[in-house]
Amino acid sequence: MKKVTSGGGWPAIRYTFRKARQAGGVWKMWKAMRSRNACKTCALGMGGQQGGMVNELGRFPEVCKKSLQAMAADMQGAIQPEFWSTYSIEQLKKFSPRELEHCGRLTQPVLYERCQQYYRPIEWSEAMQRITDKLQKLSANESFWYFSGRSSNEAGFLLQLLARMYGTNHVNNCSYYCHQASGVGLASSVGSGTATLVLDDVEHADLVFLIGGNPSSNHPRLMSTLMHLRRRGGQVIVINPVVETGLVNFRVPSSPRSLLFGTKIASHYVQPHIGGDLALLTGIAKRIDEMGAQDEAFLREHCLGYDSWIEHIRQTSWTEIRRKSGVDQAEINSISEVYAAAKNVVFSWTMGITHHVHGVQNVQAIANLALMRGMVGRPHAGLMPIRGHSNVQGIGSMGVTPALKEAIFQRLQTELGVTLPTTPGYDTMACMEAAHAQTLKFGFCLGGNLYGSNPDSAFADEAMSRLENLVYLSTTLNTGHAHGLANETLILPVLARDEEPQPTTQESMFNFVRLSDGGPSRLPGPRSEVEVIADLGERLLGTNGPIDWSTMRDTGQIRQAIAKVVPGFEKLAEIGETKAEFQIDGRTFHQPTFPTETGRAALHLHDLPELQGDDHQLRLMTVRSEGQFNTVVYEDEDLYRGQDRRDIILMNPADLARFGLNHDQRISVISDTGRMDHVLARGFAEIRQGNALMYYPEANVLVPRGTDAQSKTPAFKGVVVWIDASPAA
Ligand SMILES: Nc1nc2c(c(=O)[nH]1)N[C@H]1C(S)=C(S)[C@@H](COP(=O)(O)OP(=O)(O)OC[C@H]3O[C@@H](n4cnc5c(=O)[nH]c(N)nc54)[C@H](O)[C@@H]3O)O[C@H]1N2
Ligand SMILES: Nc1nc2c(c(=O)[nH]1)N[C@H]1C(S)=C(S)[C@@H](COP(=O)(O)OP(=O)(O)OC[C@H]3O[C@@H](n4cnc5c(=O)[nH]c(N)nc54)[C@H](O)[C@@H]3O)O[C@H]1N2
Ligand SMILES: [Mo]
Repeated sequence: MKKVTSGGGWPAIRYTFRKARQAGGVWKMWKAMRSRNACKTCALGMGGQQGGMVNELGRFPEVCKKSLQAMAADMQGAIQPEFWSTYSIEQLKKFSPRELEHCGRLTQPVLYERCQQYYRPIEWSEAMQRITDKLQKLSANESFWYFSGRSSNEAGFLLQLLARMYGTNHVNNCSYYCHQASGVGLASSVGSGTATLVLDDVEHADLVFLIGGNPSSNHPRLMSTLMHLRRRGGQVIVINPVVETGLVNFRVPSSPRSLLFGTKIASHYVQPHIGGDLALLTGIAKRIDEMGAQDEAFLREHCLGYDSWIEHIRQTSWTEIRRKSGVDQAEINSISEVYAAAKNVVFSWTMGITHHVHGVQNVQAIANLALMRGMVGRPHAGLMPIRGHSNVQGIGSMGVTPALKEAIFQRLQTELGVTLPTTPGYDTMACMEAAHAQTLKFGFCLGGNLYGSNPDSAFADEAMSRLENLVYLSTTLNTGHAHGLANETLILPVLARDEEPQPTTQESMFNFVRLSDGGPSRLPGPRSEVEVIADLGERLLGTNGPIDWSTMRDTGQIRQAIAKVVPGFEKLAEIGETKAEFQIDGRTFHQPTFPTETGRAALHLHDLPELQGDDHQLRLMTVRSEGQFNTVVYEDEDLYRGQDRRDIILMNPADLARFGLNHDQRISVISDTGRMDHVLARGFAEIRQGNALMYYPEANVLVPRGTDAQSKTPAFKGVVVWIDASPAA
């Protein structure tokens, strides 16, 4: 496949028209994209009351391929009733993620029972009764409740409330496999777990660090912000073991000049080894100190631990830093100089930082570096985790975490009068382990693909199939509906955000709350998530307790409850009437006063981890292609990396030679956790030697279950593998 030389551009536009045709025409797609609903894909956020394709600064048109893919998927036809008697579970297991997604929309509740080989459609009332009966028989701590990040604040709040009133804190969300390290790291540094700035700040920065992310594929609309910054003379330092085409040059479709000539994105491209960021960030801090370029006054006045931190940095040797990062001195010096000279600096990062056993330390090291020059706590600078799912941040804010924030815990009791469980709740991986140990028996998943997103797929399959019951609220089929099925597995079809009969709200990664109007349902059958949850609440907990569950079908009622309980969401009470979208108070820091006990930020000391692997091994990252959204694969191609298929391992041509392999030779890839056969080994000059790249979710058989001790996030980017090239492999 011919490799493109820039991201975005005409291929993205051509794709738009192709998707529009599939979805029933350009006009139909246009209307869907312009409706007043928050965008469904990433958490950068757009749409809402300003109408689709408008960002937080009111700029239009902001559009990306991802939102079109997601929209086209929701506009698919229904899975026909005979589908379920045609394809057995064994056959569904053979479907690729792409084939499952393209089966169509789920419109009927379907039930799988272990003794059967097929799912079978059942009535809604039967489905709801089965769930209720089962929950009434179990003790609450035998159940867990997993949430993905696409559902609304209302659905998120309501379901966690239901789980807690039922009696368990085993409530968690996909964040544990995503940005949890950012939340934990940021909270430990600046006292608050989300971005410290707003979009407008990024638009005024003169330097952006982009660490461990590929926004050209995964957050394409960030590219227009970066284009503006470069046009103003600003700089972008990319830190990534892979040279991602779209981060070198991107053609922003909404800008004619950029579309024709392309825009250079990275002004500096640094390629550490996988897992080398902590050493590199420490190196930059060390160099800034050598140059005397830190803001001592800020560090002493607004930070805790400066003396011991700087002493630790001084004690860390350059030899250790260079060896553990894989970056040479000249490069560290040169980016340090760029940082020292910049006035307004934004530090952004994604999964290349969080998907490591030292993910929290990575995030703390980024915060240290920003604090070192006073880049937190003022306008036009700050810390920016680039979040994943479109409402993953809102789901977290709503209390979808094993431990509730103290204020929410108190107010649920005082304001709503509910009694809350106090036994500790499990994080996501702990739930998988407990399912395997059969201490958990019942799983309820609000969207997502818990099986597919897990490390160690063989273990995940086994763990989930040991459950007695599994309930999915889903829009389309995914691998989790074929693998790891419990004794009794139910799939309940739900409406997408823009089909909801009532308005719902979402929160962007900039802490901005949007109101989505909803819209007409496209197909008969699916129900709104809120309706399903309220129905279950009524059956299980009744109408006479502190919450009258029969009234909770009304999203306005739920917003009243949220406004009373969740700090910063008071304005949610009126949003249905006023339509006034808002910035959550207390999360943006334009002054150097931090929500910690002392009002100061904390600096953290780190020992640098060794790079993984030996001479016979490769460090492996499992990442997304351009043609997928998480476990949902839309296309097999990875346009920007020039790949036409997914069953491949990309490594530097020098590594191919080192292992005596030919380009496209069939091999097996092995790790301590599992093996993948029939993989094509490919030379890929863009990846740093010694490192390799494979696609998630297929490569999850290789990923170990070990997690970061602080955030419980698996090391999806820190896998050690070796190659078996014997003919039998
Ligand atoms: N199109 C599309 N958009 C998406 C998604 C999607 O699947 N598809 N998913 C959404 C979600 S939930 C999320 S969380 C985000 C994910 O967005 P990203 O984090 O951008 O996604 P990944 O593909 O996991 O990416 C990782 C990048 O990290 C780099 N990397 C890997 N290991 C290291 C390392 O050790 N150090 C450094 N510095 N870099 C490293 C890889 O080379 C790659 O460029 O995107 C969101 N948006
Ligand atoms: N190896 C490896 N593993 C990873 C990662 C990695 O980089 N490498 N990334 C991790 C990350 S960052 C994340 S966030 C997780 C993703 O984990 P999840 O969020 O659990 O998985 P998704 O694939 O995003 O879930 C997709 C499914 O959600 C359902 N869905 C879509 N829209 C809606 C809706 O509006 N409502 C409801 N109820 N359902 C809906 C559809 O059925 C679809 O199949 O995976 C993690 N796993
Ligand atoms: Mo994510």
